[in-house]
Amino acid sequence: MTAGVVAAIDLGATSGRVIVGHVGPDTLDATPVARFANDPVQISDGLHWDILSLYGAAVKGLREAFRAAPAIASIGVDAWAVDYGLLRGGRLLGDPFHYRDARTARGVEAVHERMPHSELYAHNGLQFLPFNTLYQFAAEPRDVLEFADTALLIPDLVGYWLTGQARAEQTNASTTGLLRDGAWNDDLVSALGLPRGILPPLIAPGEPLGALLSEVAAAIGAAPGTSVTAVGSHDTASAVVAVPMRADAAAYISCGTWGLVGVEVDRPVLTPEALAANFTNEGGVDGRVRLLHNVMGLWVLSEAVRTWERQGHPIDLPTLLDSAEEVTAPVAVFDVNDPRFLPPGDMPARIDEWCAEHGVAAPRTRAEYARSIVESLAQAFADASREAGRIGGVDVETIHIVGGGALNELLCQRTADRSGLSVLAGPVEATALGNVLVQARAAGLVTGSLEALRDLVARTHAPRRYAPKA
Ligand code: LFR
Repeated sequence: MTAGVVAAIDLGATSGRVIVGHVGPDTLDATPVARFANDPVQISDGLHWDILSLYGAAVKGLREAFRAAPAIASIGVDAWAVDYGLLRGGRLLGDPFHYRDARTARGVEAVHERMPHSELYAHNGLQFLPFNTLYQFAAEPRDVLEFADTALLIPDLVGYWLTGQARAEQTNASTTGLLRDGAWNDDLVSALGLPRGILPPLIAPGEPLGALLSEVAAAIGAAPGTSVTAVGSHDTASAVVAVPMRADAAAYISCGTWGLVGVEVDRPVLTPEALAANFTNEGGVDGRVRLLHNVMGLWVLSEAVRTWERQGHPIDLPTLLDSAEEVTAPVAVFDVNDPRFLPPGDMPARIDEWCAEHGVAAPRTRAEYARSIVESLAQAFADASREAGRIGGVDVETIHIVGGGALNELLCQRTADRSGLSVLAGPVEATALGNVLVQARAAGLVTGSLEALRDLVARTHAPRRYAPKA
């Protein structure tokens, strides 16, 4: 077996990227060849994806990728979960909504009138998040939903434009709340009064989605017949593939905009404890289950930075984090999971509000705010890791942090300190690596179980260890 090359499209919260990955039995790298903004657009009816600009930029990025590596054997697409486009006759009916749009509140009310969360949980095992796709469907005007003939989650929509094949990839489909035991849950769909016909046939990670449409292949300089492969198209599912962990003794945190904190288990955990702790059972690659909880993540810090910049204070993040590290006075540890921190907006003001309501002294300087956010995230990460182990029956000895958060030394160290466990940080590019690995295995460039893939990650991307300090 020799190394081969595949390409990944990853649409993340701060940017979209096209990545070229070289993979072989002893080789694994993922190099971004194009990066473009992924800025949601607020218009009068709400917050939307700028999906056509993103698709255009991704196609341009693929052209770069094929110029750099003409032998690319396959393409895989991932993005964040839950959001979708509605189509009729192959035509997109409008710019997809972004999950941080406030309309979801309407959907939650409509769904819970028919079925409370505890009953939904028995069906789908999903934590309550107001933006789960089923709530978004319920927030759509009825006539729009009925006019549509297909709903495609964002990576599936991109895959459709690349290949003409309309499918729903399993890991991401699990975040709709409408899947049970790997199939669409017809009973639930009908109990919620949703149109079953808009849900396309499912596809598993590693299966071929289809060949590039000839006009797409020509536009990007790919050989005719180049295929698109289904990957863990939920970005978190791809990230978990590339956590260099021993799943029976570790928790993971996929840390970017969100901190997805959990363990990997073989089957869903639907116990009263899991329900009470609001843990989710999302579909993983190879039928594994991602038993995890969404912690608000670095979003709180980036929104705080954006707020200060809007107020005319340019911020250099590394300098801010250095000054946060030097703060010696105790700072407020607030509940990062409070729903007030979900929508875009003035995070420092919301932190002040939280502190006032809880009789805690609010931070005063920007360094103190940053330190307070990092300490609060580290505490939430430590708590959720412990909970994940307890609920999933995993004796957690180590916490792995992958994604952009692995670069945040203060956060990694404080998570180790607050949990009393070693933190292993990296790889930063876990999502891209997971996407690339699943394609590479489908193409026969590597073989084996997720354990074998993780072993390759560990050999090529040794994580950095943070020991807890007393
Ligand atoms: C992370 C992520 C989370 C999901 C949230 C919204 O990028 O995909 O896993 O809960 O975004 O889709």
